[in-house]
Amino acid sequence: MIYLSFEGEQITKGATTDATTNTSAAAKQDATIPPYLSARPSDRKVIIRDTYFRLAELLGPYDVALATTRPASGPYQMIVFGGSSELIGFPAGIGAVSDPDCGDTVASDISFIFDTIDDEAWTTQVSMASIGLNVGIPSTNRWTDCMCFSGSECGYMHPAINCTLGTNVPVATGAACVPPYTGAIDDQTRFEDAFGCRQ
Ligand SMILES: [Ca+2]
Repeated sequence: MIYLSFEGEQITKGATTDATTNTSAAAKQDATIPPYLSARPSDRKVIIRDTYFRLAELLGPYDVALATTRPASGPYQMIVFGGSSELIGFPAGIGAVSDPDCGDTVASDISFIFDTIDDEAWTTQVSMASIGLNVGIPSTNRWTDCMCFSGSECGYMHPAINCTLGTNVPVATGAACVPPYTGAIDDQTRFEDAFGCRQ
């Protein structure tokens, strides 16, 4: 289950991450995250809706559900949209924060995507990469790829197109969780391994 949280969350800094209690090991301080794009009331609902449907399409083959309200029980990934990197104690100007969960040891991960990631295509790409990082998939360096997360090559998606779950995509320089998949990865295989296929 993946919980897309667009309406604000109260986050507590903690030693280990647990989305069910809003506790984040990545956060450097407690934080009140406001609703996503709260300064853009005229178009935030369109961006949220389109992001949701794009993610549903990309994740359609896999046995994982999306929710925009908190699931009754864990485990679930929570992607928190809104605010800025400074709120959780990071330098200004960072678009997103996710702890790469190598070996997928954290059951209920938390990722942050801030207001600077602000159009459907880009938000979808960063969401997909966050979801992958939360199950230990390394980030990649191809700008059209859904696992492109950090670095200057990412973030240039045309608003009209989605990122793709590519094959034989080079992993990003310095990416975490690379072995035993050194060099390049097949995103679809990795998502299948992590979530299984929808029957
Ligand atoms: Ca995880």
